[in-house]
Amino acid sequence: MYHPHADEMAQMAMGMMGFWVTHPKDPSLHAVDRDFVFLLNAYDVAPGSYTPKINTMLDFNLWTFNSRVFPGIDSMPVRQGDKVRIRVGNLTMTNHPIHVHGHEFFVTGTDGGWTPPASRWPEVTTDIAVGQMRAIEFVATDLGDWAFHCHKSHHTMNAMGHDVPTMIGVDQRGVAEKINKIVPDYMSMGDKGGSMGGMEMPIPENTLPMMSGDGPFGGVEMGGMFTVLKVRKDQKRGDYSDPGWYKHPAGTLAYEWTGNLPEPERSTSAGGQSMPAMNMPNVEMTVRKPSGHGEH
Ligand SMILES: [Cu+2]
Repeated sequence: MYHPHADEMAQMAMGMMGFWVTHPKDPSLHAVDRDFVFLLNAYDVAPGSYTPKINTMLDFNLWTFNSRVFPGIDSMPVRQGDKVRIRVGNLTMTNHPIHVHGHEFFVTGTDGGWTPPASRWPEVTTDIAVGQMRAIEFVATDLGDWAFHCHKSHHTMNAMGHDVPTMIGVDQRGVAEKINKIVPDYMSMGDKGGSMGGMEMPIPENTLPMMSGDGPFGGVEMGGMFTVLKVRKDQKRGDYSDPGWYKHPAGTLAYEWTGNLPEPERSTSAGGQSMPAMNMPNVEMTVRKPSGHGEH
């Protein structure tokens, strides 16, 4: 039977300027090994500007955890086997589906108090609505670096131009050169889609690149509401310092195959191959339809 306790009910309240956590008098109540807490915020700061546009209602361009964007957000280091609680409060004017990789969690706390255990279901994403807070809990079972981020993809990016036309499929040959005569820094938008993370563009002072961060395999190409849950075997109790990127055990990483591929076998028999060769001789197929009166 679940008995909410007055202390616990008042445990979580999100203030205008910060996040208030009142711990229960009995520390064994709802005990966890790691307890993280942060607020979601959003800003509209025009590229190059030093002043946020404080009258913006919806079209924000910087999405932050505790007013910081990736890679400027601390990682969340935990020890393998730790019971982890993450409390998130949303001070922005839109919802944030917060998502974690590699683990399933339960929503254990809301603004109304602790959720009764029988009401919980496993999740990997939970939407945090405007003005809401949620506490999620899970056991850090899997070693590695796990992305923890808002699932609205533009919330994992920084300032970008929204008012640009889609140039997919448009032949822009020669356009950039002509415009460069007038606007020296002009770059044509990609006509094939794909990633822009590898592009180094000159940006105005006091502006963040749209996506950045260096990972162990190259650019992470993230910004905004993104951080990394780092599960380590030897992270000491109470140690919240960054252990660096995960060192994968030998033999557990994919690598590029550079050897010779064997000649594909050419089959002339019907069936036996899901992708038959193009120049197959005419094949007669016998198809038997189910009659509906089969033996079941
Ligand atoms: Cu979001």
